[in-house]
Amino acid sequence: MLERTLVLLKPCTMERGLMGEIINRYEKKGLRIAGMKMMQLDDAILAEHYAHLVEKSFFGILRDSMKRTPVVAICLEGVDAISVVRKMTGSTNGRNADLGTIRGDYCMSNQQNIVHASDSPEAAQVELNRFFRPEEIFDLGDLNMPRLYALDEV
Ligand code: IDP
Ligand code: MG
Repeated sequence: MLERTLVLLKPCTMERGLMGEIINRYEKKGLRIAGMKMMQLDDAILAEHYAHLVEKSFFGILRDSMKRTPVVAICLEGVDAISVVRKMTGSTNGRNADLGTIRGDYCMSNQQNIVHASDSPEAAQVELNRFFRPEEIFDLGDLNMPRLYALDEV
């Protein structure tokens, strides 16, 4: 099924000059970019986005690290995009993440781990609504679809 998912390029990615390189990986994979913008996050949106972690001892450090620079919010689109993007992301701790994944290839940290990616269809819908207004996500029509997929895949 054609899906949309949310990726955030975290401040560590901007600081290390890796934004283009990470975006390039999604493009080369064949995911379509249906929305993209820079945003300065604040405490309110981070408390919502990381609601499952607010009680953790590291939450304050995580929240502050997500405010150091703007983030880049990206809406990626493709068949099974949510699971494909999670697979490309790799496990949370960059030291354990498989080589070939973004976290496995670009970071050494459990927290400064390059990207956020939605982890389920439910999360993708909520998170896209959190970071994008409807008019900021574009209908790309059949752009590149005949080259990315066989006729019976979409
Ligand atoms: P995920 O990003 O792989 O989905 P989550 O458990 O949803 O992982 O955690 C969200 C983010 O919170 C992680 O990407 C990471 O930046 C941070 N985080 C998660 N667990 C830890 C931890 O044990 N120590 C420090 N930071 C953590
Ligand atoms: Mg998560």
